[in-house]
Formats: sequence, structure tokens, C-alpha cells
Amino acid sequence: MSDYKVHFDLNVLPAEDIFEPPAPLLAGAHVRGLPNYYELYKESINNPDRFWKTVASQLYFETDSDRGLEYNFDHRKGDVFIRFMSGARSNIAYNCLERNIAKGLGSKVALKWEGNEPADSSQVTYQELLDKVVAFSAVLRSKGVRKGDTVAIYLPMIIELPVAMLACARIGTIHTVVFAGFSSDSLATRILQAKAKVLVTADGCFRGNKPIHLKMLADQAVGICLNEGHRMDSVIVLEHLKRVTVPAKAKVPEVLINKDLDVFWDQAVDSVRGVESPVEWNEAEDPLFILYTSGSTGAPKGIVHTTIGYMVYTYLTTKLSFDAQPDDIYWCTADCGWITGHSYVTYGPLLNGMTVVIHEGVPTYPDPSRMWEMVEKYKVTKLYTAPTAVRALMAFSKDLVTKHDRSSLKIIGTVGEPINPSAWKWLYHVVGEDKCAVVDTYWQTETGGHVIVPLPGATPTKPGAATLPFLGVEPALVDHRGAALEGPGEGNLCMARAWPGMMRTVYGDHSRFVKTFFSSFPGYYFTGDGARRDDDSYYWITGRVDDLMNVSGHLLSTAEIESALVLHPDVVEAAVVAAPHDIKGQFPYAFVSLVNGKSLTDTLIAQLKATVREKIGALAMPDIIQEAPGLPKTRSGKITRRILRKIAEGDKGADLGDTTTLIDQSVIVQLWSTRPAVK
Ligand code: 6R9
Repeated sequence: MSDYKVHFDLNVLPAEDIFEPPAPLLAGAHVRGLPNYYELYKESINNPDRFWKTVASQLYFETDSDRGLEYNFDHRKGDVFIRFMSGARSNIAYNCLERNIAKGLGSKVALKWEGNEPADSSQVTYQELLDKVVAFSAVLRSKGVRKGDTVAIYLPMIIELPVAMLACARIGTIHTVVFAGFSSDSLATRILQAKAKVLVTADGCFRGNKPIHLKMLADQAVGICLNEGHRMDSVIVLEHLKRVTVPAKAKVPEVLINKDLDVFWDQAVDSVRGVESPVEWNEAEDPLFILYTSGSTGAPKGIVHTTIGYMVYTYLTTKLSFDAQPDDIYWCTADCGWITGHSYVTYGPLLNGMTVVIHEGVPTYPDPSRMWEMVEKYKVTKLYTAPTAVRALMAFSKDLVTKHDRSSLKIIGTVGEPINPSAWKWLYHVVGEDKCAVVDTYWQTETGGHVIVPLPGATPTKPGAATLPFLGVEPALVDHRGAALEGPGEGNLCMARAWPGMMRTVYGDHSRFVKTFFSSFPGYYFTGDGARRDDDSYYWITGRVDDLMNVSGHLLSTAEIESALVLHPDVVEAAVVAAPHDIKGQFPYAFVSLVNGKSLTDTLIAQLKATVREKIGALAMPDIIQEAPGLPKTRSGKITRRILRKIAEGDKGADLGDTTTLIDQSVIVQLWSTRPAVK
């Protein structure tokens, strides 16, 4: 492998748009200064096996292996695969817990939980967390769960969520966490696809003033699964509601118990008291979890991560991107229902022995100063959040931020979507008072961990740029013919080589894995994003180039929303496109063609929104639904989404490009004239 060429001449931007690593960070950081990054990067690219071996030596392996990274990205040369340290055996939960306890962290706080109501909080030390994990793993075993089985987890952001994940990991069981904001249909699809026979859930929770009837949704999902002939062995129900403060205006959700299947968490734990539940030494490539993510063709994809590569990668990315230090109080605002909550709430931070804050509520409840109040209360040193939350909070008076002491903060990270420079600068100047490093972390469910990210003590940052590749990662910008661009330019963001933490397959559908990620540009992993590389070799992510949209940092499939809309008997055809939104980044804008004689009344709009909520979840509900007597189509019958996108954007002056291939051009005029006003 030839030397990777990067030049670090940062003279292109005006000086005020380059932010050097803050001096205090530079002094004690794991990676200090750009030359240090460059040196490590070169080693990681030129000697990947030696590099990753050195990283792995910081973790515990029951059985070592002399194998390194092995992969094939080129389907023309054989099956696509990725392996790391084949033959080695380890356990990620053991590395998070016992290994850290053996190093003296037993009485260190591992997790600090704050509820939906600021008055509710609790915490566990590393030893207490281990005890809970061992006990819950014994519960799972008592329900017949074994290595290689799958357990579905549908819980709010509470300590038991990482406990359930770690308990699965301890016994070699594959977890599939389903975000508690997803509908019963979405939960059922995931239980069925992942073949989970045990579901872990809670009675309910509150999100702001809103009660979430989790158990009711879980029951509906289980009902759907049973109807499909699926076998469910057990539903473990945590009684969470009885220990939280009920918001002033909320009603407590009702909970029904199904005697055949349900068992209460606490009782189940009592019943295994004293039972041993030893660690399962998993093989390197044993699956650790499946996490479902939107796919451009509709059905969600079950992304599979395996044991050792994921462990080594989340360990190192957390250590370097957040410059993990022993006295850190680290708060990632993500929910464990998303990959960020897997890699950077649970596994990465606990592998690094950090104290992790988790929050069950939303950043605007009871008021929009909640986030800063929590930073002050817990003396948070590293804060990791999403651009959409930042944009929402920026809209309020600065005083809400400045009235809270934020002097503990050192690093502020963002994830989920490109961060607009104004939000970046607000974090830097207003929240961080020019003293913190702001790190925009680019990665995906598929990549397992950060792949393009500034290192806070090393990389000068530019607002809006994800900057430089993480160690061992080799991005490429590929043109439509599959040729990699040299130097500055814009193209399809691909990866030219594997790194330990990348996904291994799509659960139950390896050919979809190959087709989705490795067939567009043979020899490369294709991210689905576009990116620009500037004169300093910095990467700027420009957004999805496929049919996925990014709403509040969450990827949604236009096809999946369309499928939900056409379930309504009045809808003949639907087309959904992304339209820009000040806070959410994008929102789903739907065009619907109705059956003859029907018109789009407020009632129908409400029904259509409800259908999408029911089938997918509230976050996929289109903000605008427009009636479309006809949709612009090419002669071959393809809906021309680029035209619909312009209409959704309200960009009347836009160049619609070549419209001569359309069957009926008058459709465009009609859609423009009936476009509803955007609120
Ligand atoms: C971690 C996560 C992945 C997609 C990804 C891209 C977008 C995430 C980003 C970003 C620009 C960033 N994305 N982080 N775009 N800058 N820092 O979000 O995973 O839910 O799988 O979404 O999100 O489009 O392809 P996931």
C-alpha cells in the first residue's frame, strides 16, 4: 500500500473560519496536534494489522488471534466479507465491566440517569451495573435464551436499557433495540425479521407531557407476531411508571398483563438471585446486535455488527474523538434505539470506563434550558448531541444558555446530519464560550463508529466540515463511472478499505448487503452520501444521494412512507420527497393521487398522517400532504422526484432540467398552482 497523500496547508479559508484545538485540550490529549494525527494515520493505513493489534492489546481477550483485518469489497472477485481477528474470543460486556472493575473502577459511577422530570434521577457504579447485568443475563437464560438467539428490546432511555443490551452481550445473545418512539407495526416487523422470541419492554413512560403506552404498543406488536405464526416465549416488563413523577398535565397509561407471556422484570430478577451466569466467550465474528435502519427500497435493513471488531473500534473512536479522560462526565443525548446510543452511550464510553449521563426526556421539557441545566447539574465535560436539537435551542434567548454554568465543558460533538455553520458557531461561541472543541462526527449505523471526524486535540476545525478520516479509514470520492477522484472535488462518498467496526451483513439477506453497499461502485463500500473534499483534504458531507431523507437526524425511507400512504383506500399513488426545514433539517412532503371522486379533506389528511404514524412512527409523518391529480412521470413510468422536490421546496424560479421526457407536462403547472402554503 502506497503512502496516503494528504497535505495540511490550511490557507484556503479566511483565518476566522478555522478553529485551532483549544490550548488546554492540546496539552493532555491522546492525540496532540495535526502532525501526531498524521503520523498515526499513516501507520494505520500502511500497517493496519500492526496498528489495530496495538489498539486491541488495550482490551481483554480470552483467546488471542494473529489474524488482522481480512476483507473483500469487490463482488466481481468473490463474496463480499469483512473479518477482524478471526479465531479470537472475547466479550464486550466483560470488557466494559469486569475489566474496568479489575482496574479499580468498581465504585466509579458508570451511569447517571435523569428522568423526564428533573426531580427523577438515579445512578449506578460499575460494580452495581455489573450486578444488574449478571442478574438480568440469568433472567434471560432462565427464559431459555441462549447464545446466538435474538432478544428484542423496546425500552425508554433508562438504566435498564444498557443493562438489557449488556446482559445479552454477556451471554452471546444478539440484541435488537427498537426505538421506543416506533409504532407497534415497526416493532412487530423487527421482532419477526430478527426472529426474537423474547421481548423486553416497560409499562410506559412520558416524553415531555406526553404519555407513551409502551406496553400497549408491545402487546399489539406481539399480537401481530403471533398472528403470523411466530413463537414468542416471554415478554419481560419493567414497571417504570411507578417510580417516576407524573407530569402535571399527563395521564398515566393503563397497562394490561398477559398471564401467558408477561413477567415483571423485578420479580424475574428476584427469582434468579444467587444463580450464576458466566460470561460467554464469543468468537470474533459472532453477531453482537442487529439494528434496523431505513432502506431506500422500503423494508428496513437489519444491520449486523459483530463482537470484536465493533468492540475495538468503538473503544478507540470514543477514546480519541472525545479524548476520553478518567475524570470525564460524558453525556450523549441520543437514545439507545439508534446506533449512536449503541456505540456512544453504551459500548464505547463504558469500554473507556467513563461516567455516562443518560436522559429520558427531551431537550425542551419542562423548558428549553433543560440541556444547559443538566450540563451544570452534572458538570458535563463532553457533550454529544444532534444539529436538530441545536437548531431548536438556538431559536430561544441566549440567556437560557448563559444563566447556567458551562465551565465544565471541554468538547461538544454533533452527529446525525451535516451541521450548518451557524449552528456550529453557536455551539462554539455561545455554549462553549470559545473554549471548547466542536467536533462534527460523520458516521452511520453501517460504519459502527466515527469514520470522518476531527480529533479534538489535533484537528483544526472548519464549521460545517466533518474534516479528516478516522485512523484506518480511507475515504474515496467516486464519480458516476466508478472512478475515484484525485485531490479536491465532489463525488459519491465511498470507503476504499475495511476498518474493524464496519457492519458485516444485512441480517438474513446477504445479497441485499452486497447490492446496497457494494454494487454501485465495485471495489468500494458506498455510504449513500455525497461529499466534497477541499484543498486541505477536508471532507464536507453534502447529504444523501439516494432516496433516504434525514429528518431530525433520523434517516427515513421515502419508499416506506409511500407504502404506508397507499394503504389508505382513498390513495391510488403517493410520492414523498424531502423538503428543507429550519429545525428538522428536512421534512417529508407527500403528494397523493386519490381515487376518483375523493378530495383531500382535513379528515383525510389526518387519517393519512395517522396511517404513517401507525405503520412507521410519529417521526415519519409528512408535515405537508398535497393532492396530486397526476404525478410527473417519464415515459417509462418513473416518477420524476427531482421536479416534485422543487415544488416541495417552493423554488418557483428553479431550473427543472429536462422535462421533455415527461408524459404530461401540464401536471407540473397544476401542482404548482395548488401547492399549499408552507407554515
Ligand atoms: C450516526 C448516524 C447515517 C446518515 C449518514 C448521513 C447522515 C450522520 C452526519 C451525517 C453529515 C454528519 N449523517 N452524521 N451527515 N454530517 N456528521 O446518524 O447513523 O442513523 O445510520 O444515519 O446520517 O447521511 O449516511 P444513521
